[in-house]
Amino acid sequence: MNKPYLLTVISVPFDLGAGLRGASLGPDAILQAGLARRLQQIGHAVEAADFVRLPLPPTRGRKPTPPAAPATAQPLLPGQASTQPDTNANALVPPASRLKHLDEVAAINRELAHQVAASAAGGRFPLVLGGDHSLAIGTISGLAQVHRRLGVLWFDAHSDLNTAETSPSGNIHGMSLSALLGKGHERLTQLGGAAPKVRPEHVVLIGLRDLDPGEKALIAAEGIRCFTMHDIDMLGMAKVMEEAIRIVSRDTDGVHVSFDIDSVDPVEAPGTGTPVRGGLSYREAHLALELLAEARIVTSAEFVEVNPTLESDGRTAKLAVDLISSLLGETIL
Ligand code: 6HN
Ligand code: MN
Ligand code: MN
Ligand code: MN
Repeated sequence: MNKPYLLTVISVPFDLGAGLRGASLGPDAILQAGLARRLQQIGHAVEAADFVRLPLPPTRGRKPTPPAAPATAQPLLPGQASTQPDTNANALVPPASRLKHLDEVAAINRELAHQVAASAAGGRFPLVLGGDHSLAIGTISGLAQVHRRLGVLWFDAHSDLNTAETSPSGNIHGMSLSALLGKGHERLTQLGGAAPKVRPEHVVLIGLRDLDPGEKALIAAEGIRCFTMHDIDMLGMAKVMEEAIRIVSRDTDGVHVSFDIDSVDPVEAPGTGTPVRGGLSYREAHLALELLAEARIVTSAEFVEVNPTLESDGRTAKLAVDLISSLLGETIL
């Protein structure tokens, strides 16, 4: 193996950025699937002190999800006005109210940014275990305090480029990358430092297959490089990574891997809240991370959206351990 990393493994049991609860159990599932042992086998000297677990912010609230319809609801007669809330009413309320759990998301990400910045400033490799993908706001805002020109490889079925105005859900995990590019609510864009945290020319998205209209518009307007599943089918993952590595390492002083487990096909990664068919195969995902390890450019990483409540056999947490191991230098021979 190459030089061992001085890792800081930061567990963030937080899921209020997602529409479904359960990703808060991801960090423990990944640790229980044997992450520490695998890191040691690769040759990284991880000690108990290198494992950090973020306390949840005191403002954390878990409002129970309202039932879809009251049990007493009667079918409407023709011409009768609905007493149900109009879902389109969202379009009329101020944007901040369309950001679900904004206070909690901002609080946990401020703390995460602080932890990540401290680790990176000490020359260590921050490895964040999520939690939902809203945590990228904290991770990358922390990294931006240390790396002036950070390259970001964003593996995801989605682009997470919505804003309150374009989001179909109000879930902040679908708005994290736009916030980091300086688009969206100022409590997210200004978190842990001035916007933007990354420049569009230093970002590459890989594995895309489910984009909302506003996200497509932002990709076009900012000229963000995307390798969709179609591109991966056509070019092959080796070629895609050759180009992606070139882009994120050109004129940058660090490279972060933000890995949403839903980039992988649901056959391999069923334990995630927003699965989309037609994703990366087990080997495509591994090859991408193996090539990054060989290129020796990666300075930090996060693995997010593992939701162990959505499966019974723990295969998605185990997959995360396998993928982290590949990124950190595990080889077949
Ligand atoms: N994720 N585009 C959808 C939304 O609600 O904005 C899905 C977002 C998924 C976010 O997987 O990190
Ligand atoms: Mn995501
Ligand atoms: Mn996703
Ligand atoms: Mn969609």
